[in-house]
Amino acid sequence: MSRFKFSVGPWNVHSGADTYGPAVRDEIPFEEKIKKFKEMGFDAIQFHDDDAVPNINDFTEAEIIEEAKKVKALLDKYDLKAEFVAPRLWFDPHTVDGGFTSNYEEDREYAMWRAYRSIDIARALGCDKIVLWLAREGTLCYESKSPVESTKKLIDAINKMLDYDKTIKVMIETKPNEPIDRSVCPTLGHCMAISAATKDPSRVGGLLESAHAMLAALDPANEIGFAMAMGKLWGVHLNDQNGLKFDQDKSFGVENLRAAFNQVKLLMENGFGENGEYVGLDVKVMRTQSLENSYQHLENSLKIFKALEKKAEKFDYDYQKKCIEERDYEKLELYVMELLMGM
Ligand code: XUL
Ligand code: MN
Repeated sequence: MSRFKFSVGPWNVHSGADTYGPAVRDEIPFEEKIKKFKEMGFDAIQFHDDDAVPNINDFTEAEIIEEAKKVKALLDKYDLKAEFVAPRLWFDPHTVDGGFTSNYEEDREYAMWRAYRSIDIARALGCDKIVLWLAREGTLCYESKSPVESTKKLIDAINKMLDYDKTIKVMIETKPNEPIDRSVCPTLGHCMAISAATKDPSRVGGLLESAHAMLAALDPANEIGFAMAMGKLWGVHLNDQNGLKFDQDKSFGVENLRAAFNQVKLLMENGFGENGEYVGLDVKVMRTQSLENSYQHLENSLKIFKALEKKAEKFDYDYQKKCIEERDYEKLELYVMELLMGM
């Protein structure tokens, strides 16, 4: 039995389309997915605004709330919660140059419209967290945007969200690159600085995705630790990554078990979840999987996480202390490896 509650997004089970090829599996209906998620032991669902309200542009503001209420009824039916809502600011033609930091005023207004609608949807789904994955907030052509102005525009957009709803919390999901190559807010360090510059830092925190930290050549556990030291780690997207490549979203722990272990151990040591935070996964099913087996990556990630939780429970803190006193870190390192290898 895990001490944690787990969350997952509907996009984690998908048809297999990627940049290099079309869909290879049927799209599974939303209700079927969440029913299966519940059976697998998930407690909450992560949403983009248009996961909850597809074709969001076609609805009025009142209709969007009504549509979201239908989704809330579905969540209730399966005894699931909503963890957060994230405006999808990278898909619509209005967001080709980014959302909040676009060079075009009309597009920045559209991004704010999506942000406000995401807050309305979150409210209708019964949650108070908004995630900002700032996909296109940055540059491909360096001279096209000023990093100073972009940073200020981002802070301004967050301030407007904080004003729009006095109790909503904003979590920035940092990522250094992809789809752009220089992000305005690449790491949790940047996120904390942005938070401090907003009008209510107590309502602006971070979400760490393991793969995103690795793409910034950082250790995900260290990013987790940094944000926790600030009391601002409100979400995680656990997954794995084989080095500095494209964002792979592999199953948690399959590439670097020790790094995965240290993420789990830190979450446990620092009381993650005690204020209602979820252990979120953001893992992609491989294109080679059949439709019937397109949940296997989630099963694997949960299984590996829980196994690492057991390993962390067994961690011998007295032995660790002894090794530190003796300043024999080689011994400590071998101990960790033997623990992980079950020796
Ligand atoms: C992109 C990514 C997104 C966010 C949600 O790399 O991780 O799926 O988690 O918008
Ligand atoms: Mn993510």
